[in-house]
Formats: sequence, structure tokens, C-alpha cells
Amino acid sequence: MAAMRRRDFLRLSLAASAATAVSPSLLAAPVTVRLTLFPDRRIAPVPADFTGLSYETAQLGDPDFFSPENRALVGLVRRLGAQGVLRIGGNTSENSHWKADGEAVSVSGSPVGPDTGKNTPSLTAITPRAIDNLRGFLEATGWNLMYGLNMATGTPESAAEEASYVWKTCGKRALAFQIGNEADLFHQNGMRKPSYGQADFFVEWRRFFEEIRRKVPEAAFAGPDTANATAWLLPFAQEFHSELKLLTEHYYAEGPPTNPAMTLDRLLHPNPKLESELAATVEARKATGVPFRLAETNSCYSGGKEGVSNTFGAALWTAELMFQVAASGGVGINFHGGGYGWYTPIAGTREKGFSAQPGYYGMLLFQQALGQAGAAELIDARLEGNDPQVTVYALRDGDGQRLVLFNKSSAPVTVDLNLGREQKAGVRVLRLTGPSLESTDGITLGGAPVSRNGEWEPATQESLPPSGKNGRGKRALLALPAGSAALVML
Ligand code: BDP
Repeated sequence: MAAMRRRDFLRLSLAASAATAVSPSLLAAPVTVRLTLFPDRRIAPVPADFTGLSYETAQLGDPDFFSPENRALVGLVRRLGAQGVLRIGGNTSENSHWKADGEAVSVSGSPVGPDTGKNTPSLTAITPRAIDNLRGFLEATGWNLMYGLNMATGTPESAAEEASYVWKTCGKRALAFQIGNEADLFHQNGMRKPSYGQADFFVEWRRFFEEIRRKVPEAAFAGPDTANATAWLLPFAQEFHSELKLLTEHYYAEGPPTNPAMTLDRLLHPNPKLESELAATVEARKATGVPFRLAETNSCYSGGKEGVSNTFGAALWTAELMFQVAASGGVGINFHGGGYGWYTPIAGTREKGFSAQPGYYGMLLFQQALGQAGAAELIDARLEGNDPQVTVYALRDGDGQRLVLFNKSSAPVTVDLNLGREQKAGVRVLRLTGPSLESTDGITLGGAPVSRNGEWEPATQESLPPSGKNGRGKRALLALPAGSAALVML
């Protein structure tokens, strides 16, 4: 509390200094908050395929997009993790149809961004060639596939045929099928009658599931892939748990973008909707033992919001959400995107090339925090002061412990790293920085940007000396500038 009050005082004095043009150097130093690490308090394991991306099914309309030949995209995806999950689905999955004898037409030059829900998506033909190339893309990246089948305008028979080809072609890279995208919104988006609800969905899901199982006996499933009907999670898990590999739902922090209340500042504060959704996933998982994966997420639905979803602030939000989901026991997350959507982690097209967007840098920070093994255990760490915008997450594995600290506020802080044991050498620090929370470019991790084909390597090696005599000791002071994050390797 003392720290908080001092902080508020500093904010006020900063405002006063701006008004009276007092040099900032005359101001007191940033507030110092003490960190306590509890290496033996394990929170949850973070599996190696935790990270993930989500793309619209319509993207498969270009059979050469997800292809090993799309080297820049392969490079960018691989950089995010030696393993991961590519989820195909979204609104356009409900307007996509399997064409076993379809002409493979390479549709170049048309970016497929996240569906905005404003127009009826055009029909997409999914051809065997798109799936063959997708398999090559998965092999090249090392990622696995979660594949959405059309329930709203499809038939169980056609879904089963498509599933059969996907399963056979993708082999061990096929993780699970999902049936229907956001069926909890069917009653309001014209896909079904206004009274359509959970019971109707369960009946339909079972019908599709049984037909697919008949044709592909070894197929695995995830669901319900709902938008936000958290109340459906537990009953769905209970009804189908023996058939389910993963329990899935979506989460959008904000929306719609036209609502002036949907701001970056709001995104950078705790969101009660996330807390209640994660609580529901924990309940369903504990009751049934089916692990939960956040199958589709991002900052603002209806395609994102300019000035929010495409900013450095969203990079911090992205990284922290990954930790929040992991801390709740979730086994993975898929950030939705594609094309030039405001929130897409990777922007671009095959023809014009690709670039890492703010969200990508957040995902990369998380990947770096997982360390060499690409998987680690979340352990408990606490910061005094309880400022919801200054947070810490800690990980450990055989190589040691790592901390990720976020300062999403507009005031710098100093973190007193109370390491608990004597640190004999400097502590390595990798920073995620941007010119400001609102910046849409100029973002770096470890002082280096990510290239257009996913090359990245830290440019600056920062080492933080322990504060004791002779450069050793139990404590070190980490400066955490306003609007930044730091990965500390102990
Ligand atoms: C989800 C849909 C996805 C959209 C996204 C959005 O599954 O297709 O692109 O929201 O609205 O509801 O941004």
C-alpha cells in the first residue's frame, strides 16, 4: 500500500511538473517494489505445444498459402515455437465446403483477414490440394492441426468425407477436429432459429460426431468451440468427455470496435470477463479431466480495433494472456488472425510478403520465457504493492528459473529482485520494448526486430549485477520502464 500511495504521488508530481515545466530529473526515483519468488509452489506445467495461431478456413481457398513453399510464413511460425497448434476455423468455416474433385485454383493476391461478422462470407471450396499442402506446412513448421468442420451449412456426410481426407493426409500432425464455430451465436447470426440453444447444439454435435467416427474411427475431437457461453462448457464436457481430447472456447477481450469504451487503456487493465471464463474452464476441467485450450482469441472482435489491437500495448496484453491461461491450467492458446487484420500476429500475403505484428512480439516473449526446452513449469512469484498493471510470472525447468515482468502502466517502476539465494553472476535480461504503448511499429525484443521471414536474435545482452559486494548477492534492482516487459533469466 505504501508503494501504491507513493506511486500516485509520483503520478501527480509528474503532471504538476509538466504544468510548471520542472525538469523530470528533479523528480524522485521510480517506486521500488519487492519481488518474492516461491520456486516450490508449482502452479501448472506449460506444455511444448502451448502456443498457437488461428486462421479462417477461407484461407484454405488459396491452396498455396499453407504450404512448405511459403517459406517466409514457415519461418515466422517456427520462430514462435518448435511445436505449436495451428487452428483452422472461424466464421468462414461455416461457409466452406469440401470439394473432393475440386479444381485447385491458386487465388493469389487476396488477403484473408479475420472475418468481421458484417457480411456473409463468400463460399470457400476446400480441395485435396489445399490439405496436401497444409500437411507439408505442418511438417515444415513442426506444428499440429486443430481443424474446424462446417456444421452450420454443412452435412455430417460431407464433414465426414472432409475429415477422412484431412486425418489420412495430416497423419500424426492432426490433433483434433472441431465441429461448428461459435454455435452459441447461431441463434443471433441467422445460422439457426432464435430459440437455438445448448440442447439443440448437443444433438447436432453428436450427429456429426457419430458420422465422422463411423468414417474415421481414430479421429480425435475438441469442442464446443463456443464464443462465450461459458455455461455450456461443463455440460458439454460431461456429455462428451470420453470422446474429447480438448475442451475449447474463445475469448475476445473487447468489442465491438465501434464502441468508444473499447480502448487500449481498458485492454491493459484486468478484465472480469477473462476471470469468469477461466474460472468456468477450471471447473469443467476439474469435474471431467478434459484439458482446456483457448482455441480462438484476440484483443477485440469484429476484426480488431485500430489504435488498440495493432499497438505495442497489445503485444504486452498478448504475452500476459498466455501466462494467464497457463496459470489457470489451460494447455494452450490460439491467437486468431490472417491477412491484414488489426490484431493479426503475422500480417501479409504470399505475394507482398509477411511481417511480425505487435501480438507476434508478445508470443515471442512467451516462447523465449519457455527456454531451450520449449516447455516449463509455472511457479509462484509475488510483487508487493498489488498494482494490477505491474505483474510477474515465473517459470522453472532444469536450466533454472525465469521471470517475466510487465509494466503496463504509465509510470516506471524498479523491481527489487529478491532472489532468495546468492547470485554469483549478473542476471540476464531480455526486454520487450516499443516507442510507446500506442506505437504500431518500432517494437523490439532484446533490442532486435523480427525479420520478414522470422529471423531474430537478441542484439543487446543486458546483464544485471547483483547488488551485493563483489558483484554477487541475493538481490538485484531491475528498472522496468513504463509500458514495457522484461524477461529475467536467473
Ligand atoms: C470470432 C469468429 C472469427 C472472427 C472473430 C472477430 O470466430 O471468425 O474473425 O470473431 O470477430 O467470433 O474478429
